[in-house]
Formats: sequence, C-alpha cells, structure tokens
Amino acid sequence: MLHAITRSVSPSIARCELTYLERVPIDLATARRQHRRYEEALRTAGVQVHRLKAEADLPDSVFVEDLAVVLDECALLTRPGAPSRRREGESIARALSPYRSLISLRSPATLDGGDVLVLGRTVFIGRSTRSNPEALDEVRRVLAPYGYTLQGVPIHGCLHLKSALTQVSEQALLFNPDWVDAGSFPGWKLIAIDPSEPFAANALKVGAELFYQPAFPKTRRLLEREGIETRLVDASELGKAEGALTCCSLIFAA
Ligand code: CIR
Repeated sequence: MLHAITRSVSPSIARCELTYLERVPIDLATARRQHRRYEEALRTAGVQVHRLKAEADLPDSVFVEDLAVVLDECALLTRPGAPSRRREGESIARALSPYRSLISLRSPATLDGGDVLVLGRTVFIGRSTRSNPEALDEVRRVLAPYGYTLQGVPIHGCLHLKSALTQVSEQALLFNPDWVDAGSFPGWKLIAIDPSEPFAANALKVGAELFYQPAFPKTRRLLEREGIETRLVDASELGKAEGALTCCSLIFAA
C-alpha cells in the first residue's frame, strides 16, 4: 500500500524562503484549502495520508519532500540547504521511523529532497543552490551498499531538479529545456513543456496516476497527445512560496 506524509500549511508561510520568485501575499485560507484537496486527491488515489500538525514557527514546513528521500531499503534524512528549514526534520524522522531505517546526512553536506529524483537504481541529484557536491559524495557512499548509482545533474534558473524535470509515466520525463539539459537522461522519452509555462515540469506520479496543475493547460495537452492522462490538483497558492506538487508529500510503499 502507498503511504504519504504531509504537513498542514504553517500560519507563518508568508515568511517562507524565496530564491527565484518575488515575495507576494499568500492567502493562508486558500493555501490550506488547496492543500486539503491535495490530500483528498491522494486518498482518492488509494494512498494512506499521515498528516503532521502545522508548525507555527517553521514557515516552509508544508514542503515535506525536502526533508527526506524514501527508498525501498531505507530513508535518507536530508540536511536542507536553507538553515531556516533544518528543524523541520525531527518530526519527519519520527513519522518515517516505523517504516524505514533512517540514515542522516551530516555537515558539510546539504541536500533538499526536491533535488533528488530516483529512477530505478539511479539517483539523480540536482546541483542547485541548496544541494552541494559534498551531499552527492555522501549519498553515493551511504547508498553504495544498496547498489544505487549516483549522478549529479546541472540545473540553472530554478530552485530544484524537480522544478525542471519529473517522471510522468513508466517511460517518460517532462522537462523544461531552459532549466535542465535532458542529455543526462538517456533512454527516456523526453517531453518538453510548452515554453509559455515555465513551471509546468513538476508533476506528481502517485502509483498509476499523475497529479498535475490546472495552471498549465498547454503542457497538459502535450501530455495528453502522448497518451498521458492527468488528475488536476491545484497548488497555485503554495506556488507563491516556490512550492509545487511533489514538494507537499513524501510517498512510499509499505
Ligand atoms: C524553499 O525555498 O525552501 C521553499 N519556499 C519552497 C520549497 C519547495 N520544495 C520543493 O520544491 N521540493
């Protein structure tokens, strides 16, 4: 069965970290309503949702994806690149501990889960402002016993690797060619977003379903043309905090 860890939107979300976006007002009620619908969509897809309580003094804590990388064999607890986010990890470790053995990344490694894309036995790590080369070395070292191959991926102009590229089917990746070079992903069918929708590459695969935002209709048509159906889930208010669909859950089988 699939499980998802989520966390309610913090009342202090307005003080979130921002890297590439200008700060604009975030409506807390709208963000929470959209987040609840996201959780409902997960339940409808057959996922058991474990919602952590909101953390009043951790503005970005709804973005649980950045705190861990859950593999079949273990879970890596990351050390987020933004110091303001490091205290988010304790409750995530508690929530994951019944399901996986835990491995913590240590200083000087910094890693955001949004930079990590696992495709089969290869772990791709975006070289972003948040995830450093030391993290790549350490993840390589701790995952070697499990037979994973590690690969760094240069990205430019976006926060995380998964802002630029996500898996949308068993064979296909959706990507923004301005932010990542698809040459790092040989053997995959590569679908480029519509250039007028730069944030459209972040889709969330949940079992056989694909969650996708209504804000990107042109790219959605490109997916449909490839035979890829989507379930619409709106996360536009959290988009103002530089978050998207993958960021709001940690999904794993157990
Ligand atoms: C941050 O800058 O850390 C948050 N405001 C947004 C994090 C989004 N997370 C993700 O894409 N995995």
